[in-house]
Amino acid sequence: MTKTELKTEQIQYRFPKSFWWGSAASATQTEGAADEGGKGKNIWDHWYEKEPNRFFDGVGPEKTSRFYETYREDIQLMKELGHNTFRFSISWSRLFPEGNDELNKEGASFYNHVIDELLAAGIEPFINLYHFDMPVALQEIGGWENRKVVDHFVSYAEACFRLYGDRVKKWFTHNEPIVPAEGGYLYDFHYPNEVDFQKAVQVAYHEILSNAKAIEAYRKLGGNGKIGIILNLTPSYPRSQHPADVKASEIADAFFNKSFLDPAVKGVFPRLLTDILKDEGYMPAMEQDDLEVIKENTVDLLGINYYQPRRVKAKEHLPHPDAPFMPERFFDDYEMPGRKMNRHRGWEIYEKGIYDILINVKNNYGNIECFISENGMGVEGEERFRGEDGMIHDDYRIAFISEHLKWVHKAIQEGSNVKGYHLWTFMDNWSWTNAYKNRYGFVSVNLDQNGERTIKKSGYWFKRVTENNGF
Ligand code: BGP
Repeated sequence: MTKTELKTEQIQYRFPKSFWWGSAASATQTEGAADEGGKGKNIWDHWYEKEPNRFFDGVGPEKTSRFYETYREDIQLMKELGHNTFRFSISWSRLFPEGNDELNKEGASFYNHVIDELLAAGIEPFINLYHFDMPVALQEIGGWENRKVVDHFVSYAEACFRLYGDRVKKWFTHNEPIVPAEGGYLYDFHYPNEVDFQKAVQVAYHEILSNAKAIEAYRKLGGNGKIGIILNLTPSYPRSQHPADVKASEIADAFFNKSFLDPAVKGVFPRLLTDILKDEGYMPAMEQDDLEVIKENTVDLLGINYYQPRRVKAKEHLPHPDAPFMPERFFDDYEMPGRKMNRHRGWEIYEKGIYDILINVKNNYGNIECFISENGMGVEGEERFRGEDGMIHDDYRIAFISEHLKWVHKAIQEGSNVKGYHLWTFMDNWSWTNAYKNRYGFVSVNLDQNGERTIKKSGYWFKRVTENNGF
């Protein structure tokens, strides 16, 4: 299709001027070169060495999608797909292999090249500082459990602001900070695989504190861009309006959404959550000025990752008295009959959830500037959709994205301050313990052909959406 033909395409959903169209990725999931260029080990390298069986098909993080080598070509592909923005993360252990103040110059120069290449392609870089990848040296002293790691994080953040702040104007302290807490200390899907509610609370608290302190540092350094956080918000829908179901959903919401959203945007913790922590004896260790620091240093910009809703009901059975304390002490998960599922990932698809989040942010969080920083669909075995034209015909992904975008569009009509939409993810990448099981990209990555890239149908579709600023 030529550009003139595109003009005649009917646009039903037009987005505001300068809407951010793009995608998101993270260092460990894309860069590869885990042992090269002076990078230190992070917890993924370490965990994979210890327990390769925990990773789908035994595939580890050492190579992933080779972005470390192929970033130039990959950025050209982003340009081809019409990206005007792209979010990636810096690997802490590539910049500071030991987690201390010793900078790895080769790592620093890699990110300089990536930033320059993006800017040259007309793509604004959004940089995230922490995406699940604690340097091993810092995990050895307890990772986020240890308050010293907060100070290390702030030094690392300052170094990034100094190195790249001249060109980078959108910063994010964390991606989904609840995940290292729940994955590493409750539900056994991240290293160090502990089940310890008190530690999970401490980890979460330190992440929140580190967010505020990094924001404080950014402003002290005179940062003239915006700094925010990226949260995975999962609206908590009650099974019914029965007061016990509603209460269950409010508690789930306090644990999984408000826990980070409130301190990040409003500078305070939600009362419902702190009351539970106090009553149950799980308050974190805090220092005197912490709450003031958190109060004073809230985000400018909120990234929202949305994949699935959470449905809950009142508890039906009491947990065994000796079972570890879990948030699920207050609610049960509810499987709504007839829910639409992405069975590959085991996640419900509920498009309206994205709208509910945006309206919640509008009504209850001062309509803070925000954007959809991740949304996407992981599908196993996409090769079977490859046509004779060599392209993967991922019509299900086009449907997934457009159905979500319709709700984003509606939220905009109703006054939401949402500024963009980023797909997870640009090209198929390494999904943590799921490795390359589920594919999410606009671009496919053929692991048998040294990571060869081919644009999927959704990639071409997205290109038209960006050109038309709508669909
Ligand atoms: C988000 C993470 C991403 C990404 C995505 C898809 O939670 O920020 O890193 O992985 O989810 O999930 P998964 O890879 O587990 O299928």
